[in-house]
Amino acid sequence: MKEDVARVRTFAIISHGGAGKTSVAEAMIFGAGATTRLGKVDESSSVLDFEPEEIKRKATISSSVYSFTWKKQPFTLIDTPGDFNFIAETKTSMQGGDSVVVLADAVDGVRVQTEKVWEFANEFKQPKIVFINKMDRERADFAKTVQAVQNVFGNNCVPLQIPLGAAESFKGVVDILAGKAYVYGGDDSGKFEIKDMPEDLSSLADQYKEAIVEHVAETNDELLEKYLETGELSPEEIKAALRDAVMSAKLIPIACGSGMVNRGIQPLLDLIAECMPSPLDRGGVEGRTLKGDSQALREPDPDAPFSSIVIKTVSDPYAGRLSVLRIFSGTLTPDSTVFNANKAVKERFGQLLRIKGKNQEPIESAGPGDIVAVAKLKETVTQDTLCSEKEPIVFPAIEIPPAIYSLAVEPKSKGDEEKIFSSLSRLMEEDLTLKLQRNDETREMILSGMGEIHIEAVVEKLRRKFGVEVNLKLPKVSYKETIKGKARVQGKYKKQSGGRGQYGDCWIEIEALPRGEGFQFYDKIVGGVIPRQYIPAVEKGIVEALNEGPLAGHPVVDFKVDLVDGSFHTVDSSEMAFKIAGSMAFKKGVMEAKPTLLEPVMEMEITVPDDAMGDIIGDLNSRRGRVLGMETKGNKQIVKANTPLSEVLKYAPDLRSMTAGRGMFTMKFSHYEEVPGPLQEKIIELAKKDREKEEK
Ligand SMILES: Nc1nc2c(ncn2[C@@H]2O[C@H](COP(=O)(O)OP(=O)(O)OP(=O)(O)O)[C@@H](O)[C@H]2O)c(=O)[nH]1
Ligand SMILES: [Mg+2]
Repeated sequence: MKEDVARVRTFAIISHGGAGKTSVAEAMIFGAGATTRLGKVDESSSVLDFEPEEIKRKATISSSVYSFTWKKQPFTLIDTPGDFNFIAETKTSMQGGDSVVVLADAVDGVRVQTEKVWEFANEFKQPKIVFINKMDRERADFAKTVQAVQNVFGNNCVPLQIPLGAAESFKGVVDILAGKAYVYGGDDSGKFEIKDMPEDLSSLADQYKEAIVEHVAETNDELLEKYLETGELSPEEIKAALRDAVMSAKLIPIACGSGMVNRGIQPLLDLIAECMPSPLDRGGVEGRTLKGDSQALREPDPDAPFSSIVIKTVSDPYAGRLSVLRIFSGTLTPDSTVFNANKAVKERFGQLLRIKGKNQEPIESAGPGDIVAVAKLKETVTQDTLCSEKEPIVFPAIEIPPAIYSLAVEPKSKGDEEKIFSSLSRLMEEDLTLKLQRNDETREMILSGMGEIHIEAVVEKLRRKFGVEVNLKLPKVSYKETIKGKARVQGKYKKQSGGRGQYGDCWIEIEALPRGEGFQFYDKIVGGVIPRQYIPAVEKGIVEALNEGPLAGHPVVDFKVDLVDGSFHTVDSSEMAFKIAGSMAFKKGVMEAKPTLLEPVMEMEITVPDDAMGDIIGDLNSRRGRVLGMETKGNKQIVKANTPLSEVLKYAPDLRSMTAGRGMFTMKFSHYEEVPGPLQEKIIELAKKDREKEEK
């Protein structure tokens, strides 16, 4: 029923890494009585960070969902990773919520990654609550953190709570509007007593209250008028308008507490119940119809046609694939068929599962706002829309950040290539930023992702889930060879001792072409000095030889060949002989026409804070980069530059450490350029050594 949907709260917990999202989430589900003990990240007892890769790092890698009941209201939380390496996981799973709880750290404040995920919440139009966590930590400072939050996110972030004490003496929180204090005992049981607000906090409380009233008054003209006239609003008026204020982001409440010692969590849950949107408040979700490609809306009504989006996929070699979906409209029941509107296929499933961290339990139905899992869908992947076949809709997919860090993978044991490929393909089902490509030139398998931790975690999963072990190394660069001059050379292949001989003889003129022109061949033979039927053989000989250039074994590009002269033998000449002659002429010609090496140059776009500009430019210079332009965007600078690929193979981790995580970049292949002389010699020398090794 629609009234039931009004009680649903589905929200993501977001922030930079380590602010305590998982700990707060654990305290929420424990506080709601869903778990019998308080799960702790540090003691590997979290039911949300349960994958071995997460336990090892004491950090979230994969978003977890937990459905529970808070004061008879259905709550579902999504615990997201805070680390940049898993940003796509965070973003896709955030799409499953209607609102967010943003954590700030009472000691460390707000870090860059929190700003990033805050932007995601804006993109999804999700109302927010800020929770200042770790109030129990040494040097915890509420006022300073509020200031930091307001500096970054604006003055509409206003405390609705004040902590009772800080660090060791942190005892609980004061609800400013109610004038009540939640006073906790000395343990992490979450037990508290409600008392009157201590006298000494009343002036601070008044101060904050005024800020609350000011912001709340802005939600409607009537209220604003009354406030401006009388200078105050009644508690009922404030309460009634608070919800609207939060929903419209006129006011972003700041609450506080500690996930680890479990204080301030129940008031936070109450605040979510009071101020955060239900799917009804969020309203209809927009998508497009399959026919005619027009806009369509799905209202959060259990009786509307079913629609949902897949926010997560878990691949398991034994259990198969588990798809996690957020339902926007309609009702889903077990043993059903749904329509994958992106792939235009029907998908069947058996059980309908409610997710409780690492566990799932079968349920009989689910509706708007619910996040559920179904197993063994055949073609469905993350971001697909599953809906009713009769009334299909496709919800827009979100933008996934491009992979920016690549490594070459090779099997530890020979012959495992196929297995690596298939296992990685499975992992790519659950991870949208992971890419696998084969580079035909360097003959390497290239695994790309967001950074070192991302790729490392993938490799660990590969071993754990599929039993495949791999080595990782920096990828080889695909150099190319070309010429800068021209030459006229002869290629002559002659073998005329005993039996039938071989005879092919050609003269070619080889000449440089502009970049990107590839290879061109012109037949300029006159007077039949080479018979017609052998001319294509000369070209073929060159085409086969140009994949392994004479300089360092790289493909030769951007040159033309005129076949100008030659001779033949009536008996000994053959196609094969002219092919060999062609390749001989080609190799000789390249070496005589000022051969040189080309390297791939990347087009980069780097976004950095103002104060890091100098360092970034200096660093680009040392990488042989060429800055093409700079642009100011807010307090950030966008630098566009061309840089040789060989210099930026590790740019992702390097930029992070240069900017303390505040820099971002994208890059794509731009063009080939000549490698400077001294570097060429090194590359040629290395190639020579490699070849000698291979020949041994
Ligand atoms: N003192 C104190 N420590 C906390 C609190 N909450 C979390 N921590 C500690 O901070 C560390 C990180 O906590 P997590 O809950 O894993 O943080 P997270 O935000 O989920 O981190 P990621 O998943 O990596 O983004 C752990 O060592 C926690 O024990 C808190 O309220 N007080
Ligand atoms: Mg976590």
